[in-house]
Order: sequence, then structure tokens, then C-alpha cells
Amino acid sequence: MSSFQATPADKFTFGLWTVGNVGRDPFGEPTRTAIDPAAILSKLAELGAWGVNFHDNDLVPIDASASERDAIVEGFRRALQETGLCVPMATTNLFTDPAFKDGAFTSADARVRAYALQKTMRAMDLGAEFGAKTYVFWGGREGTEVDAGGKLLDAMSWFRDSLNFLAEYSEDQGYGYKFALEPKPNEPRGDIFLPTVGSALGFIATLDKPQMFGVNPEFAHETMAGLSFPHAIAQAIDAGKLFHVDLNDQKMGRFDQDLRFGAENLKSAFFTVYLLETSGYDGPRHFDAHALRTEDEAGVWAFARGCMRTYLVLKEKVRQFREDAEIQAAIEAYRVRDAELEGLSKGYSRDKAEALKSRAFDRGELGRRGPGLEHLDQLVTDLLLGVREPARSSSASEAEATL
Ligand code: GLT
Ligand code: MN
Ligand code: MN
Repeated sequence: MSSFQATPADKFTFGLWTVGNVGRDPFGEPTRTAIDPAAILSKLAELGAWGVNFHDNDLVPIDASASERDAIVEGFRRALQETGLCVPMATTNLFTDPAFKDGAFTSADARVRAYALQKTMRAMDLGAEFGAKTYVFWGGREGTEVDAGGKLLDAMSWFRDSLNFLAEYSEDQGYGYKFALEPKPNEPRGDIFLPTVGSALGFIATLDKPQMFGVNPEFAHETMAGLSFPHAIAQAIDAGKLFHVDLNDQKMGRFDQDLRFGAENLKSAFFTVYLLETSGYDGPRHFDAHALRTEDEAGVWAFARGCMRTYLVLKEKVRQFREDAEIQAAIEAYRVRDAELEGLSKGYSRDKAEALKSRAFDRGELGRRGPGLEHLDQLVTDLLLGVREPARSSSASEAEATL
């Protein structure tokens, strides 16, 4: 049995802001002291992580002088070398400073929009210095509480203009970034623009260089919107747009919890891992979550270890799921194949249309068929609960059924 110990080959990453979270919330002060970025790196490396991501200001304070910036960058570079961690993704903090209180790229104030571009170009320079190839845009403040300002259509244009500008900047500098838009329905704004993966995919199609843009779906964010995370990433994968992924967990209908991966919705976490592991997704498995506010530093590392461990356990469950003959037989039985009808239903021709229109279907039979989903779902439940023998052959389960 595997020890479920993470290694760099698993491509697990954490943001500096995740394990660095000090437990502040809207009602209470921090419960933990900040951990120095270099200490974060050495602990993450010890736990088997592959990389680390940051916002510009996770690393360099917003008011740092040029020489302070250089010293911080140098120290961080050394820590990366010592630990062997990489920086696959970088992003900009466009939400903490009061200047962004009514949006960054979608602010009604042209000065704020221009400052957001300046700050993002500088942050892209910083990320590129560390070799980041994915650049995330989480528009936390891009939204409204009051729509009377009449900027709903303008906001889309401003957002588009900014992203088009930054794509050109990346090309001009030769950074080779791929941009990943991260949707969220609300919090900190009442309504955030591009609230779901589907909205972001629709918006990307309107950009000048859509091929440079994809999505960074977050488990908690789709769940907050009452949507299914596996469905969201399946659509992103289908569109060739899963550029990055934020793994965590969340109860529906709550504030943004950013819980440890697998803490709440194990079955959705399982199908998330299934999709990531079987679709050819090759990017980082990024945990965008933080330890509960109740925890001390030991709890922070238990949280980080737990995210990776649960992922690896679920990856093993995916292997068992695919090798389990009874499960695979139930999946096969769920599908009704009909080569003739499948041929007629795909690739339009007038003849096919006529053939389909004149075909007699037995509606009664179609409605009567039970697809066996209760049985299949219970098999998955048993598998996840650990009461199913791994990789049982179909003859073994048949023998049991006759007892
Ligand atoms: C912030 C947010 C996350 C985003 C981060 C990237 S910052 O913590 O809650 O979902 O991914 O900007
Ligand atoms: Mn979140
Ligand atoms: Mn996120």
C-alpha cells in the first residue's frame, strides 16, 4: 500500500498566501503570526510539494523601494535554489489596496484602470524573473453592489481592453505567459463579473487573442454558485481551456471557506481527481486553500499535508475505479450503443435527416429502461468508503452475488 507521500512528480503547488494565511476574517484579528516566505518554501519542499505561486505583494510589499525589492527577490531566489521548488504561476494583487475598492480593470475611474495595468505589468515582470509561465487573473474586486452607475456594459469593454493590452505586453516582452481567468460569483463584491467558468469561457471568445487565455477554475467558487466543480472542469477541458486549477473545498451557500481539499465533498473531489488524472491535464495541482482559523502553525502544515494526501488517496481510488470489473461493467451497461443510429445522428446530410425523421422509435421502451445508476453509484460509494476490495474480477463478484 502506498504511503501517499507527495513527491515533486505529483506537481503539487501552494500559493504563498495559502499556507501563509494568518487567520484573519471580517470579524476577527489574525490568530497566527506570519511565516517568512523562505521558511514556507523549506517546509513545502520537505512535505513533497513541487512549486509555489505568489501575488506580487505576497513577496514584495506594495510600498517597497527598488532596493528593498531587489533584496527580497534575491533572498527568494536563493530559497528556491536551496529547496528546488519552482514558480509555475504568478498573479497580481488587485484587491487589497483601497485604490481597488470599486474594481481594478473595471473601475469607473480611468486612473485606477491605468494603475491596474501598471501594477499588473510590473507583477508580470516579477513572475517572469522566476520563470512563471501561467498568469492568473482573479477579479476579486471586479464587480458591483450598485448597478445604478450604469457600467455593466462598459465594464466588459474595459476588462477586454485590459486583457488585450496585457496579452500584447506578454508577447512584446517574450514572456510566453498563458493567461488563466479565475471566476468567482461573489465575495468580496456583491456580484463579481465573470462569475462562473461558463461565463469566463464565453468572454474569452471575445478577446483579440483567445488562444492565449484559458481558465483557472476553483472548487470553492463553483460550489458557492451552487454548481458542480467536475462539470465545470469537464467543460474547460473540452474547450482546451483548463490552464490551471485551484483545488480546495467548500459547503454550498456559505462564505468563501477555502477548506482543505476533500474536507467537505469527497465524491466531487474524487471525480475532480478522475478528470485531472485521465484527461491529459498536465499542469500544476494547485491548492488554493488555508488552514482553519482555529489552527496554529502545526495545523497549517497538517492542512498542507492533508490536501496532498487526500489527492493521492483519491488518485489511487481512481486507479481502482478504472480496474474494477464490476464498476466498469455497470458503466458499460449504462450506455446503449447503436452503431446505425449513432452514424445517422452525427455529420448532417439530407439523407440522414430524412432517415431519422421517418424512423419509428419505441418511446415506451425508452422510458421504461432502468440505467442502473443507483447500483453504480453505490459501488462508487463503497469504493470511497474503503469497503470494496481493490480490482475485483467480475467472476468474483458474480460468485458473491449467488451466495
Ligand atoms: C485570493 C482568492 C483566490 C485567488 C487568489 C489569486 S487570491 O486568495 O481567494 O481564490 O485564486 O488571486
Ligand atoms: Mn476561494
Ligand atoms: Mn483561487
